[in-house]
Amino acid sequence: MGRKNVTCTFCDNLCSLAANTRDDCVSLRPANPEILQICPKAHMWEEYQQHELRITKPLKNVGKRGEGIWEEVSWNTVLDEIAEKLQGVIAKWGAEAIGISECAINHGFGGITRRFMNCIGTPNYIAPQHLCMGNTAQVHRATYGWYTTANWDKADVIVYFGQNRGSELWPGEYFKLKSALKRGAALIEIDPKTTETASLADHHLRIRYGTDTALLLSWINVVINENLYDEKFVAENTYGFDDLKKRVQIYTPQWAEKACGINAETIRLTARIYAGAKAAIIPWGVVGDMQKNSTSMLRCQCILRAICGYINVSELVFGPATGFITNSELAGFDLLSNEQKAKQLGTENYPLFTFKGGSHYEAALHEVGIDHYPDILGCSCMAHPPTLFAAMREEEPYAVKAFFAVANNTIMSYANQQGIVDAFMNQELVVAFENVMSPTAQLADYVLPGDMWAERDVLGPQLDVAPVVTFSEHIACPVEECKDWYYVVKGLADRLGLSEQFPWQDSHALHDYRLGKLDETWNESPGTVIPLTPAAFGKFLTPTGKVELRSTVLESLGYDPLPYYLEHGEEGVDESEYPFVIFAGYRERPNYNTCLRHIKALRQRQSEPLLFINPSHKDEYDLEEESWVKVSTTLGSIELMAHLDDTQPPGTLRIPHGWWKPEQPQGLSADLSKATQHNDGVLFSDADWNLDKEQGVVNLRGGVRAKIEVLKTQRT
Ligand SMILES: Nc1nc2c(c(=O)[nH]1)N[C@H]1C(S)=C(S)[C@@H](COP(=O)(O)OP(=O)(O)OC[C@H]3O[C@@H](n4cnc5c(=O)[nH]c(N)nc54)[C@H](O)[C@@H]3O)O[C@H]1N2
Ligand SMILES: Nc1nc2c(c(=O)[nH]1)N[C@H]1C(S)=C(S)[C@@H](COP(=O)(O)OP(=O)(O)OC[C@H]3O[C@@H](n4cnc5c(=O)[nH]c(N)nc54)[C@H](O)[C@@H]3O)O[C@H]1N2
Ligand code: SF4
Ligand SMILES: [Mo]
Repeated sequence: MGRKNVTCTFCDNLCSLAANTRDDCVSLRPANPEILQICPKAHMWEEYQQHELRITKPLKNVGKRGEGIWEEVSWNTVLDEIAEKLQGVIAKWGAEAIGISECAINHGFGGITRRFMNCIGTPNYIAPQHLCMGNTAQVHRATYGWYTTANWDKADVIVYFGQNRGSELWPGEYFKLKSALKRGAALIEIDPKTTETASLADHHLRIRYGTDTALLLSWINVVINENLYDEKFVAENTYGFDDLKKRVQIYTPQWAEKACGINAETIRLTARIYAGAKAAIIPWGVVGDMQKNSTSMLRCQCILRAICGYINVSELVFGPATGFITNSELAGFDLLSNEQKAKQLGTENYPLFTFKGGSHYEAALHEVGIDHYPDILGCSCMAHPPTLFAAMREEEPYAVKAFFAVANNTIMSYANQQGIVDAFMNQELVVAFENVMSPTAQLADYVLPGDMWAERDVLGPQLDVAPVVTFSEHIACPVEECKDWYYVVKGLADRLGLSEQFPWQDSHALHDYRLGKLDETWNESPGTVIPLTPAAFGKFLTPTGKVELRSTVLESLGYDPLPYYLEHGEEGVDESEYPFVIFAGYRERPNYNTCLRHIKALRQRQSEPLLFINPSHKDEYDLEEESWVKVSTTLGSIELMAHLDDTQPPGTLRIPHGWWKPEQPQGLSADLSKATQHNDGVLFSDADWNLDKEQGVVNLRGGVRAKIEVLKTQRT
């Protein structure tokens, strides 16, 4: 019998699990005693590993793109051919013509893809963190110089913006929430819908979709005008308070009541509860990352934490970690020339995420001895996804002609899905590194069989946000020819003459190199978490060295340095023709984003994509439970199964994210296994009107209009 520690990455809760093996049988339980039970998804790992839809050999498409006539090839052949095609693209179009979308937490090798890209000379990296935590990270950085982490142990007031947590929906935080509530903490939940979490709240504010910034601005108004703020912290540690005070005067609770639909008295009451707490927290939530007012919304949250005196009390700002080769250090951003950095797509229109935005922190970092570029969440220096897809499609401002989808279902996990499909069709090379034949992989020229979490040894975390090193050990061997991502990168690097920058023969040698600074090796350390020293705990690595209530970074990039409110709404749309407001989300327990729908026991629990609609619309549309409904926006249409739900506000629709049917035929002519028939990305535009002004993040949360039509039969 043996015991190993393994991290499940079937979702981004990244649960640490204890695996016990007896007679070849592995049992899993949570390693952390605070997590009372493991969610059922992790137990499905063997079915996932052995599934008939698992990709187990390198595949080459010998038909047209999207036709999926697959031929098995050897690893040597596939790496030779890809390397040769990359050289061709670089020679003809320049290295910047290579784009990559990656979710490193899914494959376990943070930093290594950036290193590869930096060495070949392309800045055009994107990650789905653009819609999840990444933009929060940029705004936190602009305000505090680094990311804040909520300290749950002390929290006496918790403010949630649309988070819905459960034992299968981010259980790590769910169990923290439950124990905080048990010891008497108050929960303020802001959600238009009555969710499971909202029903636990002391104050549930049923806000109008997409209007959170109005509420937050008026909270700041109340906190300042009623002198509820921490005068000492503000005087000693912040920059721009007087300007902020002037700005928020127009955002009175009466004004906000009209904008967000919450009455002025409730706004005042909840502002006082938040400001009057000993240790309030506003934990990260994805709602702020997917709004048209995203930057202002997140700025307001950052400002509230600071002026109410919670920074480094219940909201911790660690700064970058030292004493270990972090993902950012491994990435080697100095290997990419300034000339190539300047070509990063998005630098002109949405620079906060890009190298240009990041350059503002160099002096402050230098002062604390950090001379490399710290990339907080694997996306602090990335290209703007809609601008990259446009360059792939339209070859403007220059052509991008080769694209890698690395453990990311790219066509489904951004907006304007058809636009991304068109972008793929205009490529000279498309490579997918995958576990299954995802809709994205169906459009690839080469599909590379990746290993899964149970099969690899992983040094984590993949994102440089917390000052720790973690270890996850394999509990099974990779099936057939599945390989880890480092094997692919190393194989390509050797073929492209970059062996010097990738001297580590395999992933263990790479782990040992990274652990060297800690005097540890992979073989001696597994099974533990090693805490790291934060380089700048208590310091603010902003240009002014203060918490910037007025952002000098936003200002120097040409934006409003203070938060403001912008009404959502689709320009030029006839609201009588498109009477509903839609949002994407309300995550489903038995699946994760676009994943796991091929696992039988999970799929049985949620077999179809559900449209939540208030029963008050029943008669008008001749609608019944389980009717198939066509939902259309000005961009596209999808088909969903109706679920009449009286907690879904009238006039609004919930659109699920990530639906395709892995069991269905593949390829473009078969709707990419129904991805083009069901996924939310078909409905949401990535044109400027639907983007946050500062960071260019797509609004998936309120404001986009839709119409519905009940279908007699579902299209097959
Ligand atoms: N339209 C739209 N886009 C969204 C969102 C939305 O709500 N709507 N949500 C956003 C959010 S919150 C997030 S977190 C991101 C998520 O973005 P991602 O985490 O990239 O999730 P997916 O796009 O589902 O793609 C994951 C892919 O990786 C594959 N995969 C999983 N594990 C492994 C592995 O171990 N190895 C390899 N090689 N492949 C693996 C899966 O088969 C799957 O195809 O998407 C964002 N994008
Ligand atoms: N089982 C499972 N667990 C998951 C995931 C999964 O796919 N499956 N996904 C994981 C990922 S990547 C993420 S990011 C998280 C996301 O998880 P959550 O943060 O909980 O987000 P959602 O479930 O998408 O949406 C939750 C609520 O947001 C509300 N909402 C929508 N628009 C607005 C708005 O404009 N303002 C406010 N205040 N509320 C709004 C909706 O009514 C909905 O009830 O879940 C994670 N956990
Ligand atoms: S919540 Fe479930 S699927 Fe997500 S990491 Fe934890 S065990 Fe895995
Ligand atoms: Mo997410």
